[in-house]
Amino acid sequence: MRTQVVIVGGGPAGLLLGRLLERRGVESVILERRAGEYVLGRIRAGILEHGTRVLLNEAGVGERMEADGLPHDGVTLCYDSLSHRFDFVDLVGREVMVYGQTEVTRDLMDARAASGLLTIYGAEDVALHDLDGEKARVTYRQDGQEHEIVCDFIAGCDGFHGVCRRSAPESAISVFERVYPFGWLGVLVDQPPVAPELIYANHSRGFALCSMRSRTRSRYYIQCPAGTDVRAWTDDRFWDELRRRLPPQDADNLRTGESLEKSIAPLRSFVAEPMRFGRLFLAGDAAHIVPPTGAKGLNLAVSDVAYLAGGFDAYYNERSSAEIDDYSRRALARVWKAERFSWWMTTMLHRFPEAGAFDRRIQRTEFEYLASSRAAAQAMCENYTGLPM
Ligand code: RFL
Ligand code: PHB
Repeated sequence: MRTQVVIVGGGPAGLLLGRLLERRGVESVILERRAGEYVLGRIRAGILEHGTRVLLNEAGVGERMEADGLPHDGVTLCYDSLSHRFDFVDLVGREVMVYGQTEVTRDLMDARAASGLLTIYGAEDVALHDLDGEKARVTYRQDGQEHEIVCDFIAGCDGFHGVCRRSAPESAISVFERVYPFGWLGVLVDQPPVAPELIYANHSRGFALCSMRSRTRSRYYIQCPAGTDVRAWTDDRFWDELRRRLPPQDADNLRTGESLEKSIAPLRSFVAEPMRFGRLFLAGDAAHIVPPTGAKGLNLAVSDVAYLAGGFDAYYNERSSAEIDDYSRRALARVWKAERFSWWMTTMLHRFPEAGAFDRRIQRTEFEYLASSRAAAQAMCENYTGLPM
């Protein structure tokens, strides 16, 4: 088989890239290791930046998001007994959209199927060849059969544990990483959210986050030590711990129930540079990871593929390589700003085991400054709702 761009990974980055290329008349084949249902079963991001919403609409996949998503024009941060609401609309004139990654993925899968474009699910042992050649090749196995695709370019959209980043020569890649000494234990439940907007709380027992997927489905997280076993956390234990970390009035309003999903995500900051090796371009979690505190991971995957699709458009439709040659620099400039913001939010809102009295005073002062300075609040909201793409 031959195509213009092979996209490895059928998560949000790969599917959106496929959609943006389709709109520009560029051919693609997506290779996904898992089954489609498995990809849809992963409960991940919940918050779309303003620019992500605009881009999904431009790509013609925003109809259900506009109908079912919940626009939020503010967020509340708490530190011990202090609490402050930040009004995005007043401070920076835009909002965010609450619409789950599962739904974004489903909308993109449906659009691709409706266009009759090829996604190969269950693609095993994907391997990349000739990244420096005239043409690149991708081999894989499906149902015991070996296959090969010859292409101009490969888009590595296969997430943090994928094969693409590891296919670049080790000497060509620089890695920047911070691993945090805690993770997030998350629960999904069919109960109305405790409050109409998100609440991020830094409590002496650890961080807690109240989020949602709809008016009847809630998503809650609590900080837990790295290495925690999810089996040690019954639903009752989770609800008791969450209640203790929330402001009293919210704790009283919490509606609990049987968890639909419960999992632990480790927290990590990670960047691999550059994001291009010959004919291979990395995008999304394949190139970088942010801790979820700033809600930036999915949004960064979206800005990467927006830049990449623009580059392929110029290459095929205007015969110009200038944009793909500038892809890594341009994407990394935005990635590092989101890394900074996610690290800062994580540092301000979590309890670090090694922190002493001085560190905690600084953390509290950071919160008090944010709650009392319009300029500081604007900087936070500018980042949270999304820097320009
Ligand atoms: P994905 O979603 O990991 O998709 C990669 C796909 O590649 C496939 N794959 C392979 N396919 C073929 N061959 C191989 N060798 C392959 N290896 C892997 C995988 O099966 C998969 O389908 O990466 P992508 O597309 O870059 O998307 C990134 C986002 O998923 C991620 O950044 C976000 O979920 C992060 N994130 C959040 N981001 C936000 O913008 N807002 C949020 O509110 C938010 N909350 C979160 C989050 C991530 C979380 N976890 C669990 C890590 C909350 C959590 C708890
Ligand atoms: C979520 O709803 O899953 C979510 C929301 C905000 C975050 C992270 C995750 O910062």
